[in-house]
Amino acid sequence: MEILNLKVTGMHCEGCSRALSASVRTLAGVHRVDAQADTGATTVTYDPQRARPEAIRKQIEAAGFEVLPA
Ligand SMILES: [Cu+2]
Repeated sequence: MEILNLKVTGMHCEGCSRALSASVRTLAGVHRVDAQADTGATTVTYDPQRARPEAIRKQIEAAGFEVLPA
């Protein structure tokens, strides 16, 4: 399992962080998503054989949030 740490803007409340998590969890190979609405800190645990960081970033942006450059 690999861990991807991201900083995400656009989350305003628990509903936003839940929506982000639910969206990212639809990707094959994503095992766990922890998104903090207050800080934007988002941790994604994924199987590198099945999911790619670039796809995870794209999915977050498709859900209406912005991933800040590392
Ligand atoms: Cu919200």
